[in-house]
Amino acid sequence: MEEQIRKYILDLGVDDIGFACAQDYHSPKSYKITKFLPDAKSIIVLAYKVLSSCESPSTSAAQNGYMDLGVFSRFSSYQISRFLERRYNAKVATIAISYPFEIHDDRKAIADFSHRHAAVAAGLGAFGRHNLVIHPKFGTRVQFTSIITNLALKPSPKSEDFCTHCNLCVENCPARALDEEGKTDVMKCLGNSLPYGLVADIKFEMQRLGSSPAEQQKMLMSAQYGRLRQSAHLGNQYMCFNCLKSCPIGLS
Ligand code: B12
Ligand code: SF4
Ligand code: SF4
Repeated sequence: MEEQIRKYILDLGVDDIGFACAQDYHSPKSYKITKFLPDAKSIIVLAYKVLSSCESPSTSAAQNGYMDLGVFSRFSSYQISRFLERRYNAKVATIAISYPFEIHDDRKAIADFSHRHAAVAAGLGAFGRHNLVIHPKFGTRVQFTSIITNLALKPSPKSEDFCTHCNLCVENCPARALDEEGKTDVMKCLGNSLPYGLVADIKFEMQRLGSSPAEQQKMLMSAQYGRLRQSAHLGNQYMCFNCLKSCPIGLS
């Protein structure tokens, strides 16, 4: 069954796939896997190579490459899940590339499920100094989605550790968000990588609330408002790829 599933997924154009046993998934800050599927036995983790457009000097082109990947991941996730349901009578719960996830006052920027921990459990890589998972073939230029299922699948072998501790990711982070080993300073990264995300939106609204009608009109006609609207409409608009693209592993 594992080989049939692997073949189906690779034939769709997904770059790599790993199987993890549900009990090998350990993400202390995420929800228990049974929250997504009470009878969860395995996780199928899908790896997508990030397009070389992440290097483009145009932030729109770089973001668009990411959005292309996001759309393909949604399409694949649905198609694979239907295959598992039809062929094996499986139950599934799919986890998106980033959103949606539950938002609560006490866990605002923590997702329900960790693709990084799932990818490590499924043998698709190991954590690097930048706190991202380095894939054996694609290095850091990889994103993940996961399908939790009640099928009992043989887990893939664990991956090696590829980080050479060259520190290039730390030095190339414009927000200095990686200075402390083993921790990404989320607020520093957010301000730089998602400059038109929710935090910027709240700041804009707070400023607008305290402004005169004439100032408000000016604010609503500004480029900043256009950027915020575009971001809210299209979903997260990542503007920084430095830690991802500066890691040399897998590039040669
Ligand atoms: C929200 C989010 C963000 C937020 C930060 C939120 C946060 N709390 O960390 C912001 C906007 C800052 C962000 C930034 C980035 N993100 Co982001 N993000 C997410 C998202 C949607 C949820 C993260 C989350 O809350 N997970 C739940 C927590 C509990 O689990 P976790 O993410 O694995 O985090 C824990 C572990 O990583 C652990 N940890 C960290 N380092 C190490 C090292 C070791 C050795 C061990 C054992 C554990 C460990 O500590 C963390 C806290 O418990 C995930 C998708 C997802 N659902 O997983 C993508 C995701 C993590 N992001 C990703 C990427 C690529 C990025 C960026 C490069 C931006 C970009 N251009 O894409 C930067 C990288 C920042 C960095 N170097 O850490 C990828 C990572 C792919 C990879 N190869 O590892 C993911 C998995 C998206 C995907 N589907 O592929 N992100
Ligand atoms: S995405 Fe940019 S700001 Fe965030 S940690 Fe990576 S290099 Fe730093
Ligand atoms: S850039 Fe160097 S230190 Fe950073 S994750 Fe890659 S190999 Fe490790």
